[in-house]
Amino acid sequence: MKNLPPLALIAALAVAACTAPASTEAAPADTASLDASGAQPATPLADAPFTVQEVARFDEPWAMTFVPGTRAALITEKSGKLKLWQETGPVQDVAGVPSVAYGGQGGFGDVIVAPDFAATGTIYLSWAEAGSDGTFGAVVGRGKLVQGLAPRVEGLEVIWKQDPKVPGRGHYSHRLAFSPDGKYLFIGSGERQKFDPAQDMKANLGKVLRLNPDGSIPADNPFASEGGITAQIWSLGHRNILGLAFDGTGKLWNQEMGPKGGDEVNLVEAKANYGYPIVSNGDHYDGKDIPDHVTRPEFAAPKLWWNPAVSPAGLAFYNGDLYPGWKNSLLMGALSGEGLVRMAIDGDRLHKSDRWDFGQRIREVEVRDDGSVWLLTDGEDGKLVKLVPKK
Ligand SMILES: [Ca+2]
Ligand SMILES: [Ca+2]
Repeated sequence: MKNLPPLALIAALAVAACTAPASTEAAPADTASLDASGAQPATPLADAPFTVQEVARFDEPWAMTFVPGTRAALITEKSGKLKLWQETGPVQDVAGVPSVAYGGQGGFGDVIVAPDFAATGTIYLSWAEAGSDGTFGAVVGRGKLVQGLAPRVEGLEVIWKQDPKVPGRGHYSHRLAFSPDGKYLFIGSGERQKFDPAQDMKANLGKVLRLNPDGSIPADNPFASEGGITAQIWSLGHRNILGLAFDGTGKLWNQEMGPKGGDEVNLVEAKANYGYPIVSNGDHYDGKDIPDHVTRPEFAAPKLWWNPAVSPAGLAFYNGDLYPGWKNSLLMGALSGEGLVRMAIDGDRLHKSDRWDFGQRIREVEVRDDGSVWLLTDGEDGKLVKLVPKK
């Protein structure tokens, strides 16, 4: 190419750019300043490549997952119900679910299916439970989903608990994800609005934990040799994790709510310390400064951050073809940001590619096996909506 005259070179580069496959598509140059700042303006929904179709309503829906091999989805309601939504049938209550400590930010949490769901019917649930003396903590359990006229969970067993239980009903996180190889359960565990536990290696608060599917501790965990609670820890220094998702190359991403500003998306790596509450690109709600990430390079910095806050909720990896240019993206709901954020994955980097203004708090993002994206809006009259591609 170096012997080509300049005009021919430009033409050749232009042709190369136009024919590059979508999966290796470089981020638009105009996201660079957004990526390096807290900003990301929202675009009106009218300009999005989809329309929003309401499908059903739920009472404070919190999380959902599609049931493999069906057109149905499991949806948790924060006050303690598990619902089975069916595309061509009624919404059913699922029996056999635990009683939950409903209040504040707590109640029913996440629901996911086990990697061996087709053979075993195993699902995983998280919820808040009360301890003694006015304390609370999240727990994770697994059981078998039995479908039919009276769907139920059988044999529910608790396999993990937040330790210690503490007073207050905030920052449970209790988000769940299985590694793509199906071998490990990852749990996002919030710092329960107590700050310092995120750096305390004797607590599993403010951490991402890595467990075997039965709740036992993998021998190759980064702190396995230290035993006890510490052995569960995969990464530390997290605040309130409300989304965990693996991408197509097996990388684990999380989002977490910052304090006043400083919402983060992180690439979650073994042994890494994400710095909370020592550093944050946000600050305390009372205005007290928290030094920004740049002041302490020994802590893993977020790949992207938002200031003012968008209040992330839900995180999903998208690799489908239904919406142009979305392949190899992360999709994140926003509560106070009232919308949907799309981030293009570029190796170890992310780009702020889209943000649509829904005018409604988005609690959960999910992708069905046909490539369609579904959202739950937040609140007592929460909606299940489908994003229908524009023709
Ligand atoms: Ca989900
Ligand atoms: Ca700060």
